[in-house]
Amino acid sequence: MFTPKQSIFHSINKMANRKISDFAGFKKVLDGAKNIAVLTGAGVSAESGIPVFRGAGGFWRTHRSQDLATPQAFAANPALVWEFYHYRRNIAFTSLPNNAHKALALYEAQCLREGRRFSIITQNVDGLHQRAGSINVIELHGALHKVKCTNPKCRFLDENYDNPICEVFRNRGDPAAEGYNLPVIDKKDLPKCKKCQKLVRPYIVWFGENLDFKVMQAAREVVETCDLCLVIGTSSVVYPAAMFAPRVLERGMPVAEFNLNEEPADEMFDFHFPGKCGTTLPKALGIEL
Ligand code: BJW
Ligand code: ZN
Repeated sequence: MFTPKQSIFHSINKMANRKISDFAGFKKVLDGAKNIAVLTGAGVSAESGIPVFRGAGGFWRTHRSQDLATPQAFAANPALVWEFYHYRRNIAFTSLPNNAHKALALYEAQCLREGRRFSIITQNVDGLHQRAGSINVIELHGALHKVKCTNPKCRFLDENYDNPICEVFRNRGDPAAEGYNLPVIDKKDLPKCKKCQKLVRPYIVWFGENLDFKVMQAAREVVETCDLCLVIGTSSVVYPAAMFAPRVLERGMPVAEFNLNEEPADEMFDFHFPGKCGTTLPKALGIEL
């Protein structure tokens, strides 16, 4: 920890020394790291064709995606929220990992061979890191291929890759379909629990819901022990993930960001690589694809 005076000098120094697109400088830090933490967000899957949450791509019909990702939205209109998730599942299940996912998976394999630790903490729910071959992946916000029973006496957690998840969604989910007068979906036709036949919900952490305790513990352990952190394709506005990189900086460890944005999300980040991470990340990690 720094004293306030040291901290001001430390901050000024870091801002002055921040490296934009410094691939050679980053490589030196990367090569010396023994315990690498990677935090990913929607931007890492954007080049696979999966829409991001904020900005122009963040809408489904007239709804902001983040407004449908709430327990209140599900309670008010489970059919609408399920149709949105059917659309999201369909995209995720039919998309392929891109060069950013592949580079991370190959770099993890290299770390394992060299006895170095490599962990991905992802806010994404699309499963693309694992499909690219990544092994050590912490899914902070759940997964699209999982469903959880809403019956408080059951709460059965199941894996489900059916597409559509139930017949009522066949040929539904078109993001442009608002105003097409689609038939209303009856609640009895929504996905049901295998065990108790009550309504299931997507196994997703929605706004205002707590993250799974064990998942959060695992993420904290990575954040508290890493000696380098990569922040890839996230707007860094959603908590608790938004506090991970600042915490790494507080511990005096370097942070490198990869984002389309020209400016870093935090001016204290040590390295910033603007552009598509499918291009910048393989180059920064020295992975040939
Ligand atoms: C590229 C690129 C390319 C594009 N290459 N880059 C006030 C203060 C502090 C906290 C709160 C508050 N009020 C409420 C809260 C808590 C709330 C929160 O953080 N809200 C903020 C918005 C303020 N958090 C929660 O509720 C969490 N629970 C919690 O904290 O419990 C305790 C608590 C409860 C209540 C109050 C206080 C405490 C739960 C959060 C759950 C988030 N869930 C979602 C939806 C579920 C997933 C799903 O359906 O798919 O998760 S929201 C959505 O945002 C999704 C994402 O995982 C998450 C993060 O978004 P992400 O990944 O950063 O995507 P984008 O779109 O924002 O950014 C994409 C980035 O990529 C951009 O920067 C692009 O530039 C970049 N990019 N293409 C590189 N090719
Ligand atoms: Zn059940």
